[in-house]
Amino acid sequence: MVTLSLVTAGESHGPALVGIVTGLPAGLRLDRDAIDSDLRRRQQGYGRSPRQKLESDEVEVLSGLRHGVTLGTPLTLVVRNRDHRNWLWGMSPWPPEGEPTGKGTKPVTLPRPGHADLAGVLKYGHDDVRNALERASARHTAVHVAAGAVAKALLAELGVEVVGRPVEIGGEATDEGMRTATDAARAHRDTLGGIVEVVATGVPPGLGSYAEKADRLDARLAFALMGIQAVKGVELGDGFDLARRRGSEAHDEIDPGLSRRSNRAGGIEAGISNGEPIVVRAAMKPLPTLMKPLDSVDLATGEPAQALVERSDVQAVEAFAVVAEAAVAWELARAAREKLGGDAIVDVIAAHRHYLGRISDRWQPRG
Ligand code: EPS
Repeated sequence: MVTLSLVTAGESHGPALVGIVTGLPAGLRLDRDAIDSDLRRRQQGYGRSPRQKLESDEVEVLSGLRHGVTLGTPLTLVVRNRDHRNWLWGMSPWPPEGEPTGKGTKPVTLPRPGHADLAGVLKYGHDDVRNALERASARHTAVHVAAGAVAKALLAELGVEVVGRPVEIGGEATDEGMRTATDAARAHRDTLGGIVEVVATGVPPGLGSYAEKADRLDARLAFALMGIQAVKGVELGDGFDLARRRGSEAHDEIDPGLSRRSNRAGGIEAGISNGEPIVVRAAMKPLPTLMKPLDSVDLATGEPAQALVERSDVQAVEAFAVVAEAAVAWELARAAREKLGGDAIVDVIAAHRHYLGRISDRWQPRG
């Protein structure tokens, strides 16, 4: 079966983040500005850390693209970490030469509750918490956003659009409330989480399947979103609230023309897209690096201590909305690839047109 796959690599303060995308059709035109614009969107947001003043993310491509058009071969995406210049000794891939200089020269032994620090050193047998936190860092999401931008280019050929936005930050749902909550958390040297919503329009009925658990589109979207750093909850459509309603108030009745009166299911029934907009929400916990640190234990001595204090975001919910958008786009593009097949983008477009033609006596594209 034709499918898309993504393998990523890279540490937060190492030389670069890398993503290798396989399964793209040949002939898909990519726009460098569109990818870089998503990378910039991910860096913005009211609660972001000073780290973002050091980074100006842009994509480099090492393979799979010629003159802006995919070759149908593995596409290698690279996002450099500009901050690496401050960590040349500390994050040197090879044994560093010369006297220790810059950042990352001393082992970190103060695990932060809520970060990868403690579980990571126990699992992998590290003495320096840095060896765990570097890969676990949400810096890694940059290359996922680059891959998501590629997925969006593919989906655009099929008339599918995916948009993510924050809907709550620190429990506040208005722009002003979100800013005030962020200011207050910053003043208290604390952090916040929030909720984002991603909506995909133009998705035809029939992506995903009930045949196997792993084929279900809702399960795949939940996996894609839960795999993002700091996510603790995912819901589709009316999600958890559906559990509190009667059946008569929980489903989407069908009118002639097969339109729906509501979209409580969030565009997915039995693991298959039903032609309505796909609506998914994800909840991010407050960031675990606090300027007013939580209680912890020094791993070097076993004595009570305060967790590591580093520069950090107060909240990164706006960035998370861009990352969630990329994750949903990636998963929808993968499902579309599986449904439509094709080695060249013209084959994909023709298969899509043929499929919409086959169901056209019953279902018409919305809007
Ligand atoms: C992160 C910690 C901070 C964030 C980082 C995610 O990095 P640093 O330790 O370098 O200040 O800034 O996010 C990014 C760098 C980014 O580009 O999103 C963490 O521990 O997850």
